Amino acid sequence: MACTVFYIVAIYFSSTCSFSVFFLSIFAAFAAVKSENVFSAGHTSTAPIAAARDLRYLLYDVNPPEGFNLRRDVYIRMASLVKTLRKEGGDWVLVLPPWGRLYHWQSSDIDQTRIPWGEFFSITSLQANVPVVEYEEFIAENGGPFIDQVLVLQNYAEGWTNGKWEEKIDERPCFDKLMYSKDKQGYYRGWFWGYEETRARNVTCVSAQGHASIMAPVLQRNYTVTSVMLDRAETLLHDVYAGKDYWDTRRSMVFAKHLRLIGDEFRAKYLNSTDDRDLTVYREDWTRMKAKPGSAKGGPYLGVHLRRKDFIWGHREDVPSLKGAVKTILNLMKKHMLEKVFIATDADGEELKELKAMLPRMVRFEPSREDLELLKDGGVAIIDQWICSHARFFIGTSVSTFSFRIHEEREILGFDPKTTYNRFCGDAEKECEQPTHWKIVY
Ligand code: GFB
Repeated sequence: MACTVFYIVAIYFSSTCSFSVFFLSIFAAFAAVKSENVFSAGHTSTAPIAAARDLRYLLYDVNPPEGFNLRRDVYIRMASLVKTLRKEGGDWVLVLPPWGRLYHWQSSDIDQTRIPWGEFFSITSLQANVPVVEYEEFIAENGGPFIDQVLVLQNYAEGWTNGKWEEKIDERPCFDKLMYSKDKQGYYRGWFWGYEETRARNVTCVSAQGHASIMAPVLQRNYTVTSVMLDRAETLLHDVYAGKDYWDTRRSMVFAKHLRLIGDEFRAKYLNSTDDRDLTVYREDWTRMKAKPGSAKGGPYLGVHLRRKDFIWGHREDVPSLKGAVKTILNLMKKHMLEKVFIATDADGEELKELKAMLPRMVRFEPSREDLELLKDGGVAIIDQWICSHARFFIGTSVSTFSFRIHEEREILGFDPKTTYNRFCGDAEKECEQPTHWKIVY
């Protein structure tokens, strides 16, 4: 970690020395990480794993076009599967699939592959829920970049039988083009999160229809090798959506400390928002964080997540025009007597210009080029989410998983659901159903 801090400082001093607003924040954040190494970015807790016995490793990957926040949801399903496997006596560890090659992470010239989870999430916090290791730790413990068995999950070619949904799982021929090919030595090569040297000993397709734990007996009995990777893991459903196990895992997905610190500093500086005043004090240990519903007040600003790009290209009727969105924003600011609005959005340059012209007072988190290199698109997305999560009132975009994750964060912080589960309506949308309240379960 000391090296990382030195490296970051070196980057800044060798850069053009544009003293960006966030220089101090990031530096302070990393300095804090250095002095308190427990909930740190990049910190991986190897100790319990190092004393390994007959460990078995569950790896997974998700359909390439899926975005960051659906992937966070698939993590919850996989964590649940590992818990089931461990309850049944297997010493299973979940291997965290490195982040990268995400369709939405388009900031050019920045290498956004092979990103360890520790850059975005607190590994110590994840560990308090289920045993996890970063992929590179897996390689080291496993004695090389080899995965014994890849199971490519797919639906059933014939769909539901007799028009009836039932849980089932069977080895079947692959019906989509296989994304793995054999090399000269007979190993399977594939994407493997950008780790070209990784190879699999065996690849099989499995048709699966059911909840994540449907895999447990198959992994215990049919594939008894050390490491198994589930590709297209999103095929499996949540064991129990929004139950205690779901929320335990969700609560353990604590953002990396340096990202939270940058978000907090931004709130204090531009939005007059601090945890003490806003009653949003966060406990480092998520297992002790139990805010009373309605206890959080939030900072004196409106938080907005306005999803654009692929959400408008499809001309969806539940997404507003910019003009429609601004009208709603101004109404909400008036209604809740808020003078500031923070906007998180993936709008392109043209749309941003338009938005700024209509809403000159809006506040955005806009990192400098140097900061972006450090934070990456994923880090910026998290900071946007963190700031929206602390607003007195939040409004998001229909069916965006980016907005859903903000709902959950606010539920954890103890906001009144009325201030959270709100979404924009399309300009001509007739029935604008608002998001469902998924109550936190401890
Ligand atoms: O997170 P995500 O899966 O949410 O994908 P949806 C959207 C991505 O776009 C985020 C960027 O991970 C960010 O990289 N993005 C969107 C943003 N909004 C913001 C924002 O306010 N701030 C920042 N910094 N970045 C799903 C996709 O998107 O939509 C699926 O995952 C598919 O692949 C579907 O495209 C239609 O649920 O909104």
